[in-house]
Amino acid sequence: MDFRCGYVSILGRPNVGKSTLLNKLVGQKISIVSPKPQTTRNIVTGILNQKDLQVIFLDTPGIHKSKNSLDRYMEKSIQKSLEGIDLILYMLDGTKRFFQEDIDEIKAFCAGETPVVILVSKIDDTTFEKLYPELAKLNSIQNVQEIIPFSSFNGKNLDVIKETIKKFMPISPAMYPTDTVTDVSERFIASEIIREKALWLLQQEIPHGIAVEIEKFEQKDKITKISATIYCEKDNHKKIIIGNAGSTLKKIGEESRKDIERMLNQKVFLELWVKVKERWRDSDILSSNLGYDKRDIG
Ligand SMILES: Nc1nc2c(ncn2[C@@H]2O[C@H](COP(=O)(O)OP(=O)(O)OP(=O)(O)O)[C@@H](O)[C@H]2O)c(=O)[nH]1
Ligand SMILES: [Mg+2]
Repeated sequence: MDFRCGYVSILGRPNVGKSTLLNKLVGQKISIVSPKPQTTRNIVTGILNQKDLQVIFLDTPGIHKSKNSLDRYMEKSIQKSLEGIDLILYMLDGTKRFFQEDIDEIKAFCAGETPVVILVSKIDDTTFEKLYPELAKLNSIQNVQEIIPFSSFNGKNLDVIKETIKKFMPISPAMYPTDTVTDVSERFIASEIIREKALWLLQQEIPHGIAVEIEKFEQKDKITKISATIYCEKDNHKKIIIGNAGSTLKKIGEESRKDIERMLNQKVFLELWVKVKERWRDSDILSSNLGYDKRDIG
């Protein structure tokens, strides 16, 4: 049987469930997830390996209107993710109404050369009666290959998604060793895990102004020693992140450590610091120091 290998870009508005699906398809946590929009900031690559197939997924930051330097970086990384792509998965949130703006955007992608499949997410959390009129809005889109309602939570139609993707993958040898699940480093995933825990634990209090920098990542035989700093934009945010007698920071540390230990399959010693860097999202230099580097994406 011919081996197939290709690239798939996952696009859509913030918070529709892109990273959750990527983790599901790959079978491992590669990209962090939170109930807040704009969780993903970089392109994250996840690789699905099967006997006769390798799919390289690019999880992108949600598409939204640009504001600051970080937003512009995220937008550029979406454009970058479309170069050399064999299939676009455009995701809509099945629990929300579909807006004309979204439909126009899908039409624009469908007018291009790359085939487009529409995925409608979170159908575990809606009813057919509510979903049906929204799906009907997609009728006006031409050139769309498939429309697949699915749920990452209960697994509905994940097999259909995989089968559909396979049809669009070109005959080609694997691009990566077939036991790899990502091309991002463990060090990067560790920083993202810490950011994820902070986003979940700080839910309402802190907007998106946090970033995580790993200062030390030392893997020894029995233990990995990690030292990381959480950057926030304001002094009062720092107090909230630290919490009463350090309780919030401790919780972020404990939960992050467990996830990182699971990823590395090893004991982890994690040290966390909190620092204020005002308006880091407006500064190219600070953004790039914190891992959002424009030079990476040209
Ligand atoms: N009910 C339900 N919720 C889901 C499902 N998939 C994801 N979610 C939730 O939707 C929220 C957003 O998920 P993400 O995977 O971070 O979404 P995203 O599209 O990657 O978001 P950005 O990175 O911000 O663009 C989280 O709270 C998820 O738990 C699903 O299948 N069903
Ligand atoms: Mg995401």
